Amino acid sequence: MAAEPKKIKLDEKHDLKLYHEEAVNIARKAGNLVRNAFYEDKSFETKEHKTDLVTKTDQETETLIFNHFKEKFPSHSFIGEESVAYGQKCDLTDNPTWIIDPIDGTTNFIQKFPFVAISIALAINKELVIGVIYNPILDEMFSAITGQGATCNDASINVPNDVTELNQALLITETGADRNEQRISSVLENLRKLIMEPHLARGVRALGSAALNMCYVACGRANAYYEFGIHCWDVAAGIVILKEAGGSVLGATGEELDIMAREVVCASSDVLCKKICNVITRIPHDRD
Ligand code: LIP
Repeated sequence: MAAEPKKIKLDEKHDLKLYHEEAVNIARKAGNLVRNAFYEDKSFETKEHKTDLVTKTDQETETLIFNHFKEKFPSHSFIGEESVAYGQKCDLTDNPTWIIDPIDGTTNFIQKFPFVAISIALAINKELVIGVIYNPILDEMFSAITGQGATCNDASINVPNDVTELNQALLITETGADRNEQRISSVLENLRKLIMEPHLARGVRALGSAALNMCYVACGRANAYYEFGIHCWDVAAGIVILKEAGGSVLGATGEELDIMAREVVCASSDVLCKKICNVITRIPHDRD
């Protein structure tokens, strides 16, 4: 069931339907770029960590999306994964801000593993109001406008409402690109607690795209996803889609999620989400 319409004070000048339409249009165009390059062998560079990869298609896709929004909405601001990697400030202000991951799942993209997505969110007054996540390889378009429900390829999606126990839940999590020994010990310790008795999660997957992980929880293919070390562009669009599908998104200790805090815990129900928060231990990261 869709979340209660959120009471966001929006200026009348903000036409969410138009913003959403433009986000879907450019996600499809960006999808063509990503799909055309998908089956080619690709060269890549590394970013902050040795397993944090980037290709020229990531950069081209981000430029395509930025240019589209700059032309349509010149007064809006932008946060994009690749621009931040190349030195731009990751600054979320009250101004309408498009938060973009041009290819979420770059390692998958390089490997030709068909779990990649273009992720586009819009925040106004720091509130997320639009989420669009497109997997161009499987041709699945997930999207939501706050207060108006979530869809996949135009069909309404809702979380299942009967999964409240970890032993009923298919979990998704990821190791992340930072392989610092102490950090990875904590990642594995969290996982160990969730999959062992008494919690005994039904199964664990690591699919390599935070954005799609959240969409899969939103449509019931999985029941929960958590990760430490993600960035705002990995989760911004997914937050809108998952909440609109009736799911729950929290910070690691069960508080309201701060999208700059580099962590996310989400689930198909609030009860399950809080149970996960009670089991895992926060792994601290520098803020975005
Ligand atoms: C990736 C995430 C993934 C996470 C990786 C990385 P990218 O995004 O979606 O869940 O584990 O560390 O951040 O870099 O492919 O856009």
